[in-house]
Amino acid sequence: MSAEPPNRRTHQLERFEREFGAARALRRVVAPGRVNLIGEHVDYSDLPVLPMALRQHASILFAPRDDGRVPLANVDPRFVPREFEIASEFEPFAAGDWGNYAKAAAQILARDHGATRGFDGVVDGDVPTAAGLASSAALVVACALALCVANELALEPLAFADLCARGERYVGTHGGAMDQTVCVLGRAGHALRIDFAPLRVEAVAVPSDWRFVVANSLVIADKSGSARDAYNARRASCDTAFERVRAALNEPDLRPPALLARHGEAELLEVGARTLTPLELARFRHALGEATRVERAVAALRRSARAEFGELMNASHASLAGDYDVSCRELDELVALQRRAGANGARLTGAGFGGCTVALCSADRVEPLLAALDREFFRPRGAPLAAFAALACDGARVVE
Ligand code: NG1
Repeated sequence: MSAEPPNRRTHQLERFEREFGAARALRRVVAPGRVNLIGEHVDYSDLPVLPMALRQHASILFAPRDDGRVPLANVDPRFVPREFEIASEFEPFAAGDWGNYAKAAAQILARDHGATRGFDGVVDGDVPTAAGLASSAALVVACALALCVANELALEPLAFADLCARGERYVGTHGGAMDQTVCVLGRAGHALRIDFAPLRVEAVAVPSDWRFVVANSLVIADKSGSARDAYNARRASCDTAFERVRAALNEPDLRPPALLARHGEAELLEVGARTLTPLELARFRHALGEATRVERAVAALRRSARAEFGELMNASHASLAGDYDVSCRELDELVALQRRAGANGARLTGAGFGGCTVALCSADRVEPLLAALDREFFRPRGAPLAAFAALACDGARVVE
């Protein structure tokens, strides 16, 4: 699902190698995108999630510099070259500019670790953008990793993931830490259960005959643009809802996971019904239900209970479409189509407002499922098949 023909890409990379490779050592970092299997719009409430890192990734070929300049090219012509100087405080480029993800990494590393050295780099990658597959986190993590190499910083992986999550908020989205954590700590063949505050991960093996099929609705979920306010508004409603329920229960210090463990979903909903507006209550209901579904999904994954996992995905989608109001017609159509074509379950993945769905099926159902998607969704729109079976891969690394 990459926009870029290989010849232009190769040409750009070769030019970079000619320009910088003769005199300086070239290095390369890669950072994967992710697909979230279940646990949507809950990471910012510190409730658990279950994503896996993808084979699709962002990569940067780069030559460390002795000064603080960061001149960046991109093999994708939609992203024009950008250049800036590392600093612990700087103005962003215009809203939505891809260079802001590099600035996000640079600012947090300058602030927290005194990074002063930049790099000449060329960015490549095949994570579909604005599709709910965390292309932005892949870019932030790749830039941060390149800056760590240039500044000889060795950060512990969880601390590095947390730093990248805090760094990405520079672009104006008040997100959680799911994307950057799985991007850094993903493990081949495994999904990652992530818990927050404090950040911790547990890899859970994906049974060898399970497949997660990702399909792009072709509706742009532009979180640096219009979807940003809608996303931030969802988060604000959840923050308020937890705050009010905490106050009503006289539990001012309990974070949502502890609140849920101590009082249970039914009691929290009952208190919510008395203290929240109808809209806040709907958002709250989604968050509580989704947290419970993640616990059940992790247990189902461990037991290889595919039908049960699929049911939980279906329930997640219903809640995201209803109480959370982040689906759209195309996403609803895709999940219905995938269930008809033999998936055990399907849901939107990522923030929603467009972007991708993820469906679970057995290995032998992948081809019929992709064929049905092509025939019933993509061809009628005159679009090439934009769907693939996801492969759980390792997290970000320095490869050269
Ligand atoms: P997407 O839309 O896939 O980038 C966003 C957030 C996540 C999480 C999901 C919804 C960022 C960088 N990512 O993911 O933290 O809240 O939405 O579950 O803000």
